Amino acid sequence: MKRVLTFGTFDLFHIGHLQILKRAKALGSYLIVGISTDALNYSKKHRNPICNQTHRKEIIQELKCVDEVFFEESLELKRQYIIETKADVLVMGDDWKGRFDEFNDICEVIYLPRTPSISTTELIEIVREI
Ligand code: C2G
Repeated sequence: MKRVLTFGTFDLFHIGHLQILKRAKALGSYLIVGISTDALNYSKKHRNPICNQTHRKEIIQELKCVDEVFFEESLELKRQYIIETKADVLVMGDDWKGRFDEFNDICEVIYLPRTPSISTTELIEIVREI
């Protein structure tokens, strides 16, 4: 049984999020998702997510392709999370390409191409203009 781990905020859940989760699951048999907390998101993006962490986690854990979820409190804890979840594979979108190569010593690190033409930021901009 291959355990796959991925991370993300998954704010305003959209097709790009679904596709990366489905492709991540297809690389193994058990998918674990680390959901960025609101505080971590603020530190990364300097704004609060539209949907709070409880709601974002609830949505992700209901997906058919997802087996387990937890809160990602800090970007610095990646190694600990990989060890704790016993992940065989770490999957991230290629906007993070190269950023997690240091974990190649404890798991396989795979970057998947992002789904083009959709992002939470773009959705927010479209809604703002309406
Ligand atoms: N994604 C994608 N295609 C899109 C948009 C997003 O494949 N059009 C992927 C991202 O590459 C990422 C995942 O969906 O792997 C979640 O995206 P975000 O919610 O934007 O995640 P982010 O805030 O970048 O958090 O520790 C890493 C971070 O927590 C990742």
